[in-house]
Amino acid sequence: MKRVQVAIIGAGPSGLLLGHILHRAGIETIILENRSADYVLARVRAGLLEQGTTDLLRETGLGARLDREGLVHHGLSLAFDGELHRIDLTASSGKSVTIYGQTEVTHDLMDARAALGAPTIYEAQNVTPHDFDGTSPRVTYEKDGVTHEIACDFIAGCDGFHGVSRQSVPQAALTTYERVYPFGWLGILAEVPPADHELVYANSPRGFALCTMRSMTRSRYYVQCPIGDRIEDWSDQRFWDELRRRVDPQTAEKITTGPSFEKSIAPLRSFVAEPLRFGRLFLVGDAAHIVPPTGAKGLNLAVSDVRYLSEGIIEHYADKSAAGLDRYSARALNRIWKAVRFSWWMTTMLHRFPDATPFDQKIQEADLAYLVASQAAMTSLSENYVGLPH
Ligand code: FAS
Ligand code: PHB
Repeated sequence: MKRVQVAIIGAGPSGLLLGHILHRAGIETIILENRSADYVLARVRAGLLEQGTTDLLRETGLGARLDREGLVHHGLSLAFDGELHRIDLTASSGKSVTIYGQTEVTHDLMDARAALGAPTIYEAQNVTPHDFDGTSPRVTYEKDGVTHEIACDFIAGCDGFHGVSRQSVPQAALTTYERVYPFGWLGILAEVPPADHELVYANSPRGFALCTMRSMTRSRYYVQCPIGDRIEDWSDQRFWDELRRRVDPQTAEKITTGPSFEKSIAPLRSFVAEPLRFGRLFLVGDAAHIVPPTGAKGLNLAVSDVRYLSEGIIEHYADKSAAGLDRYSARALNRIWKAVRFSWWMTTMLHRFPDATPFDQKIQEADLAYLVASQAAMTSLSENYVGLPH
């Protein structure tokens, strides 16, 4: 039976970054991923990195391409009632955010792991954690019809919302909190210049829209869509027309249209599982929590989980101390819930809810009007958006 110190389930950003940091600390890991590397890279997801995330990537030797290709942003704009209101994130918080797609982060992490010669098993089937409530946890998986078993000291469940790790925990040991939103996000990618040099979040009677980007030649746009909508319901023309109707006229004029080369619909939910530790098994990233992308927190929360868990694991081996691991769940959940709150607040303020009463609508309008007229309110949004301290 092969043995490693830490077995990681999932080769998304959580698993790859955890493996990267632990390997740099001399801790032996293996990552077991049930999809192919191409499949993982083909998923278009997050685009915006908090300063805490880019700082950690640089600290761990992953800053070169990020610094060459990342777009540093110091502000964002809110569009409502036909007006555009800029919020100066850096003036309010002293920090900035960076546009650098999750695909690029994953690419850099994969390349770094390959360079270190650390093992990642792609297309591993039936990955299953065992005996994590004891002192000899192990993970089994099948590859090319052969069943393998890995003995380890710890298992990191980095396998996302639908992964096996959280499902392997006895339900009685788990408490979950969830809110499912009555709409989704339809997102497209197009090789056209972005409408603005910063992000524009729009609240309109027709629904939410977001103008973002991957570079100055590649744009990413989202519109809120009904839960039951399918991609085939949305031609490019319908998407561009709807997007223009939802943003302010000034932004609408600056939108360059073109054929989309990626189109996807994501459901929106807030979800948190507690606690995040079950003996020698730890939940990390989307395996532990999901946020609506309105606050651009999903990937960034995964990064702070990884920072906390890696510190605990390194302390276990280097200082023979269990303190960091004992504290992982409470420490991570403290930051998770603040990001879940912010993501819920941004989603509630910017989307049209089918069941909203006229009173609800007036409160939403007052929320927006107060926000853009109050430096204190804009500072609060800014410090959450750029990322609360790790
Ligand atoms: P991931 O889900 O990325 O990775 C988990 C990995 O585990 C996957 O590669 C999966 O194949 C693998 N896996 C699953 N089950 C397994 C099993 N049984 N055995 C082995 N491997 C298994 N965040 C933002 O900040 N902004 C956004 O705009 C944004 N948009 C999103 C759009 C969509 C459609 C989704 C689903 C998420 C989006 N997110 C966004 C959130 C997203 O970026 C996540 O926060 C981020 O991918 C979290 O990374 P991981 O925790 O690594 O989980
Ligand atoms: C993105 O660029 O994909 C993005 C940016 C900010 C968000 C959500 C998505 O809030």
